[in-house]
Amino acid sequence: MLRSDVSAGHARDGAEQRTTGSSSGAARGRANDGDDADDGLVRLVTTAGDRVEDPVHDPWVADVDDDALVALYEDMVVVRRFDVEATALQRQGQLGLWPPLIGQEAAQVGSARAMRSDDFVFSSYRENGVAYCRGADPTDLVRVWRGTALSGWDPWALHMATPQIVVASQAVHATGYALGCRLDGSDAAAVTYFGDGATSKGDVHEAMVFAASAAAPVVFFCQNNQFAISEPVDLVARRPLADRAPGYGIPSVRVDGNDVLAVLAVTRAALDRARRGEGPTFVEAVTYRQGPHTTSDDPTRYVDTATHARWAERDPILRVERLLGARGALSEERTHDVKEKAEEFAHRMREGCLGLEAPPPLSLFDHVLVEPTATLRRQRDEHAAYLAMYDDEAVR
Ligand SMILES: Cc1ncc(C[n+]2csc(CCOP(=O)(O)OP(=O)(O)O)c2C)c(N)n1
Ligand SMILES: [Mg+2]
Repeated sequence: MLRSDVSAGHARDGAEQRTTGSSSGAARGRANDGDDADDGLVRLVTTAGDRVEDPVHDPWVADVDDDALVALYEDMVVVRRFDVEATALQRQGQLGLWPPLIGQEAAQVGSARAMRSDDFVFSSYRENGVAYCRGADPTDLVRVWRGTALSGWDPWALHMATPQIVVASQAVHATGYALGCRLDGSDAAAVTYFGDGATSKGDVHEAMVFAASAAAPVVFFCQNNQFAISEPVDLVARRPLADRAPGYGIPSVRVDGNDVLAVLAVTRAALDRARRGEGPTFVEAVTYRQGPHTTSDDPTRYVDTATHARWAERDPILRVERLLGARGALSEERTHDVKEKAEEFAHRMREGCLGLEAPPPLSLFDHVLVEPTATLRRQRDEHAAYLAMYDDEAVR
């Protein structure tokens, strides 16, 4: 039984993209526990690194030759490397907080590389891999977490809004932006990233109602990383998360989120559908958060070690290494270059982070409102008086 009777769009060859695969009515929300078994996910590369044929999705990645696959591999290695560096910076007291993405590199890189530069991203706090692919500088990724800026980058430069901490609200922003694209006569699309937990929030559902009604060119990209902080997905989802979209008339697809090629394929298909005026698609990328929710979290208190080990085997980078290795497509020299690029990016992130200067405390009030209100002026004066109590020039 298909999850949706709504077509998920048309592949380039005119074949219909598979909807969300089969699922028994009794299926629980937990996607799978880390096995490749017949889990109904779109998958082009298995855990063992074998390329499997899929006549529906293969056309979407027909141009991805070995070099292009190595480029995706490089992206994932760089992303993991800087993610580890940022985590270390937090542990060393240089960042206030960091939300690691380790384990989710394929979901982020595969989807980000499917976009055009004039598409627009509305993400949560965890999509630093997406920001990297959109061209963020290493320092851009850390300045907010160091508390020295209100925004890490210029959203128009990256075509990516600043990360949203308020869970799920970015889905509404993306839908509004997508409607704007349509009204402007542009074929650009919006992509919004959110987690499994966010699909329980009203904003995602309100956004889906609007997007479906107006055929807004938006892709709802859900990274099901199995947890909302410590809450496992099967606690809130009695059926797969992708099943939530067809009820609004939005086709959905469940993809192996640790398979960069499959993620690239389904996101390309979804974006193409949006550009053709056929409206939104919901992608559930089934992946696994290998690290803590944030650096403030201790997952050893709630993560089952056996499950963790099974997912480690399904690591997104490992499987591309296996595939490229079997094809003889990853030379020692290229491996060295990839590592060097990753090290260099991480190094620049550290240098950039340590070089960030704290802004004067009163500048906090500068960009709140275009015309400050009396209340804001009073609060600023009060804060100035408070700071004046300290002798230390550096505080002021
Ligand atoms: C509106 C709102 N409610 C609660 C929180 C606290 N909070 C931060 S992250 C999070 C869990 C989100 O889980 P999920 O959507 O699965 O995304 P993930 O962190 O796994 O990427 C919660 C509840 C918040 N930031 N915003
Ligand atoms: Mg989650």
